[in-house]
Amino acid sequence: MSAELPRETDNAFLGKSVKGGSHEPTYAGALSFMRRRYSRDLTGIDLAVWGIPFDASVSNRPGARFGPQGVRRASAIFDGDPQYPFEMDPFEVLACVDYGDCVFDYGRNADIPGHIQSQASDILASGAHLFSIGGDHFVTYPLLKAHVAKHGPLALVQFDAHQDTWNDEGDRIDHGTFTGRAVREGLIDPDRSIQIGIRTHAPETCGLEIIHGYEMDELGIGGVTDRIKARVGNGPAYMTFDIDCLDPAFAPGTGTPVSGGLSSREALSVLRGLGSLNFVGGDVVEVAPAYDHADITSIAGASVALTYIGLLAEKRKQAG
Ligand SMILES: [Mn+2]
Repeated sequence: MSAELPRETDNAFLGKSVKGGSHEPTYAGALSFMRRRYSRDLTGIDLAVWGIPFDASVSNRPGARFGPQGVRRASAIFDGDPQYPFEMDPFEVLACVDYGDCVFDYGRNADIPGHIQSQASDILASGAHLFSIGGDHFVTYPLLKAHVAKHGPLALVQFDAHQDTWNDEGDRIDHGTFTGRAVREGLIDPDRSIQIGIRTHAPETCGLEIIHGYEMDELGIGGVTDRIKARVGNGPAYMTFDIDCLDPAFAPGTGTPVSGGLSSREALSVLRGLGSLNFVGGDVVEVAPAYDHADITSIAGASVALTYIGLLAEKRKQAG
């Protein structure tokens, strides 16, 4: 006689709770971010994870529209365990759902920023914290608008190989311009904002502080986190993580890779050190699985998301 098997599979659809792990096999079952329940009911929800499968604004390789799928698939590795290095399952303290993906018509590009912003605003109106999975880096611009409408101007903590401050005329849909536009429109306060991992030149900094890729070794992890914390202070902040902040060795699956970047260990350690900041929202963008190998980049993207969520969970636990 065979032993009775637990039937706790497909938590993404059948899960009875928005807390806890699902404990289903990594290699099987319906995928969602960290096996969270898919839901658009945000009653009592602390955190919504949301995909934005948009990549029509890239300057080189397209493919980040598959980023949400890639990160969801990779995240299945981690579900159900205490998450390193936090020594706890964040979903024991945070009620979290996968809100699915942003809805838009790919054939009407000019309408897409408005759709991203308004759907993000709907999520934020529920009181839930929003973490978004891109998509190319343009998506951070409408995401910032939605968060700023709720919180006022924000500090930006931007992990990136590129400054994304290229000129635009105010209406371009371009993944290389969101930071400059956010400064010009007063969405972010450049004096409290900082970019980490930069290793390309843009015409202007728009007033943001920069930690270049080549400065990482000299500063060390503690030196980098100290500079970020000193810059950002205690006010509300937004974290955006362009996966091309990582060296192509650690994130080959992205649209505009640049050599000389951070290792995944360095980047995760820096992010881990930012728990005292007042993050009100975040995203990970530019994961393009078609150029990936063995899911390296998707796993890195899921790890960034999970580290950010770990910081939220730790804060919640400390608050009691
Ligand atoms: Mn970027």
